[in-house]
Amino acid sequence: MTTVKIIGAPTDYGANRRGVDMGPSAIRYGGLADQLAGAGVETVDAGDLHVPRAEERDPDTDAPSEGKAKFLRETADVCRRLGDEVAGTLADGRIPLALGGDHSIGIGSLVGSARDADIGAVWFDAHADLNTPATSPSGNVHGMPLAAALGIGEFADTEWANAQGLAPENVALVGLRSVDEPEVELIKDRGFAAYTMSDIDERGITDVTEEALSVASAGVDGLHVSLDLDWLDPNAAPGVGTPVRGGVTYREAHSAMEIVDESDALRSMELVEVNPTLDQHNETAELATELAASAFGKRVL
Ligand code: B3U
Ligand code: MN
Ligand code: MN
Repeated sequence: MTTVKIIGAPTDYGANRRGVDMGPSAIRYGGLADQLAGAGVETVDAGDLHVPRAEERDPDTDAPSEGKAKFLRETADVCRRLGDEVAGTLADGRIPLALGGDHSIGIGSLVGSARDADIGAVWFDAHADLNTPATSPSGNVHGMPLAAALGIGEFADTEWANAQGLAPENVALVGLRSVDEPEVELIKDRGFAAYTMSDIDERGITDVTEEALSVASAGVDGLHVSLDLDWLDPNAAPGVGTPVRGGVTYREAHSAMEIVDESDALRSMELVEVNPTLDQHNETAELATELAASAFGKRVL
């Protein structure tokens, strides 16, 4: 029987302070353990990592000389500890499921998942999360985790942020619709597998997800699936930090997660950017639990 270890990472450093630090609590309250039980998966809950309040900290400390990255020192501290938890969970034969928090925790998930194995990453997100401190329009690290893990720009040779066993050719981005100009250039220059909402409109979610998974899983030991809830249309997922119109529907999201399950490659996963202060009756957190259950094999029949 598969055992999933739930690891809460209640950060809000990577974004303008908005309430995604309440995500782990809302997702648990939204029925995560029950949903996963419905998928035939056993869960253990590691609780939440300790995350000092953003208000107690100075966002400008330790920023790189070029550009800006708010709360980078605090983000590094959380991601180091998350990476250790994720790697330890895998070493115990369990599958880590990290709960954000903002998407900067993706750095820790990737570093931990790629510590003792070669991995691929599928990034379900409206955004590319490929900014660096120099290119970021906001200085928010939640727009940088993929660049950090891949050692791009100022993140080159950054021990705490670089995911050892993750190569750029095994990264696939799915559902893009809000991408900054330097990210567009990076995607084109480096040939990332990137699928926009237009690709999904034209080809359908099944075809796109299958291709993304096959690119990401080619020649690796397993996959990290990063699910930013802003991947969905705000009609389906209103409670997210940065809603962007024109996302995938409820059905498309489930369909993609079912394909994740069918790939049999899932090694680690995260659910990020749930913002209970903008949600309606916790529906986005509940949706996150349902989608995780689909990714772990829950079916109607
Ligand atoms: N690309 C923008 C906006 C953004 C990225 N991720 C989210 N928003 N959630 C940035 O600030 O890097
Ligand atoms: Mn994201
Ligand atoms: Mn996003």
